[in-house]
Amino acid sequence: MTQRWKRRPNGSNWGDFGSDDQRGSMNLVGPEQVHKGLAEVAEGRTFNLSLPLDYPGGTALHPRRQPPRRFATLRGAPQEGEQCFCFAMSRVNPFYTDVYSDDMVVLHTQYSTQWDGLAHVGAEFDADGDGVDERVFYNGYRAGTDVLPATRAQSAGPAAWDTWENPQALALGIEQLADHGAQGRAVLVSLHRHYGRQNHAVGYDDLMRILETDRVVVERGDMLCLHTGLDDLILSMNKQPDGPTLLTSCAGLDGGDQRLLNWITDTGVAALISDNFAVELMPKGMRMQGRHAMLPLHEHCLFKNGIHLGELWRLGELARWLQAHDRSRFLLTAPPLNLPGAAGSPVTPIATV
Ligand code: UVW
Repeated sequence: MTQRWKRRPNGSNWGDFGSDDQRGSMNLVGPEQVHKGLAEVAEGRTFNLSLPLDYPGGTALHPRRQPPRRFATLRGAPQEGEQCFCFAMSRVNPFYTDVYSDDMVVLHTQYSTQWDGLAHVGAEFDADGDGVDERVFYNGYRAGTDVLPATRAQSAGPAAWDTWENPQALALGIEQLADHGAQGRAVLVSLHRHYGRQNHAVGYDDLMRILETDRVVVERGDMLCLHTGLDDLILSMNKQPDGPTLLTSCAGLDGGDQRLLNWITDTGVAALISDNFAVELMPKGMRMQGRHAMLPLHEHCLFKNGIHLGELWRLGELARWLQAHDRSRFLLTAPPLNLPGAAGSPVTPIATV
């Protein structure tokens, strides 16, 4: 056990789950939460909460994140004029009848339905108390020492891949969440029911009113899903997204509302999930003074409290079913890829009701 900090950020839980902890608030999801989730399974019906991973389409939502590109893995040189890379083994031995196809994919891990891992967002913060800020992540893990992103940028093309060095993050990679399994009880709150497609930043007072009106209870260890309706808007655009419309539609949390941030940690929310692209809305005005995070909810969750964020999930169908059945809770099973060192991961979450 090595405590990596002398000062921890205000409002953080660093050290509460141990000096070497890398799971953050998913520590609140243990066998008891899995049993609570299983107790919500009445019908045995499942919902796939992932968008097709080539949605939203294009780069209108995030200019640096590109849609997946899939390539055939060649088993032999393509023949003259060959359009299809399905490989007939009769080319190797005329007695063989097998036909093969396999492929590889270049996938931006946070292009579509995703988990943000704890290596995704850190902060410049004076963790060692020497008066100078360091680049640190959850629980004091250091950028460049513990958290090591890939060393080459995405602009290099396939010809350079063989020479890429890919040092793994020594700490906080998404495999930590995969090892946990990300299974437990989840609760869905419909912001869409209250705000439609209005681009409203939901603060503490708004959320408390919604929980009371809709009789939704969030308890310690629950994974909280917020349906905003952006998923259906994205799907309706058929991979030709209108960026300005998406960026100004539907609700999201107000990361600048300190009471809301306190509620998230006081309640013991284990993970925060939404069908919008950042759970919080991008700040529209500068309400905070001095140096501060551009995305304060990301800072509060990923950096300070190890709360994973799920983004661009497809929640609409589940939200409608839960509303029709006067329910808000379900069993969620959402392991990310077991991809050592990654800062985030695509995910195919399954809700069981
Ligand atoms: C944004 O890009 C706004 O959020 P994230 O990096 O978490 O996807």
